[in-house]
Amino acid sequence: MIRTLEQFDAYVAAEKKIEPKDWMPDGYRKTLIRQISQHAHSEVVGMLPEGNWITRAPSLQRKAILLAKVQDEAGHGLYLYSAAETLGVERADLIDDLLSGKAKYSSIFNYPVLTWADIGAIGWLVDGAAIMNQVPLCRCSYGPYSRSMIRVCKEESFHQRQGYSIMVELMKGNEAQREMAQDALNRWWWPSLMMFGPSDKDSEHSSQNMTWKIKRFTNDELRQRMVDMTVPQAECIGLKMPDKDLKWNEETGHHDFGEINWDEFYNVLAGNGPCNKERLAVRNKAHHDGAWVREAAVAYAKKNQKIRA
Ligand code: BYC
Repeated sequence: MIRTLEQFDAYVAAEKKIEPKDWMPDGYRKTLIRQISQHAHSEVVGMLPEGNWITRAPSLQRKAILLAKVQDEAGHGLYLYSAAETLGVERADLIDDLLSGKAKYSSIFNYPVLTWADIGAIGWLVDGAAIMNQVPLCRCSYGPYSRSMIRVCKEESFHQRQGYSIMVELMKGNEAQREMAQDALNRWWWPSLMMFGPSDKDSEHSSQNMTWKIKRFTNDELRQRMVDMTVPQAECIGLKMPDKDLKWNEETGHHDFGEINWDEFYNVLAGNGPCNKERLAVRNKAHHDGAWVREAAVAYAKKNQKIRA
């Protein structure tokens, strides 16, 4: 068991996992609680825009697939809240911070989902970005977080494929369907690149979190990987990336791409995105409406305890 800073540093350097009962620096605990709880909130809020489309999915098969995906996101939220709790915080407090607007969740879920093609674009791009970001987190130095990421990533991979498959179908369709797919890409491309966080020069936590092996790659490195992975996928089905500066760079072996609108990103983080208020209002209502379920569960647990006592 780790009891000192020296042992902690040696464990991290040796790629061994830090476990809940180990000694850890306050800053390490704090940044993990921050990141894991934001991640959990993102999964739960992420269910809202897609959940709205379950009744409107165009076939029984698509409905079943979307239903399964949204359920998976709920599961991800649960693993992540559990992982955060191993660091000594109460789930109820974390959820209160989400509901009051104090805690952040991913910027991407503050954009509207206007058409069925948006569900394709979300699976393809948003879950695609999630995989890019989360596969390295399977190697995060904190044991419970890294282990929860393994199952999450397997499920995200199915989510990404179902999204791309929607785009493929639409691009095989008529003119209106192809336009719908292109329009969804135009609206979701830049917000998906923003998911990776501020540029490296403005990222306040990256350097320390890389030293602690929580993060394995910087925000810009992962963003570049996302661009390089996605551009050929778009080309393959006849979609055009909405970026006039996008071009293959023979020298670097990567795509150059245009400047992200950081004002828009920070505006969304400040609570002023197109759907921030709506998402929090819906989440608050769901929490309020579900109070009886939580009360019933507590009453049932107490009753069982009494029977066993
Ligand atoms: N949105 O110093 P930085 C999903 C914040 S779930 C909002 O670079 P860090 C999915 C950042 O928190 C997607 N806030 O921070 C779910 C920090 O603020 P605080 C969620 C953002 O932690 C359902 C400040 O900006 N994934 O994919 O080193 C359906 C400075 O940033 C964002 C995760 O949470 C953003 N986009 O790096 C489908 C993955 N970006 O806390 C899909 C785990 C940055 O100081 N998280 N901020 O107030 C991470 O990997 C890292 O926390 C981040 C940011 C890469 C997001």
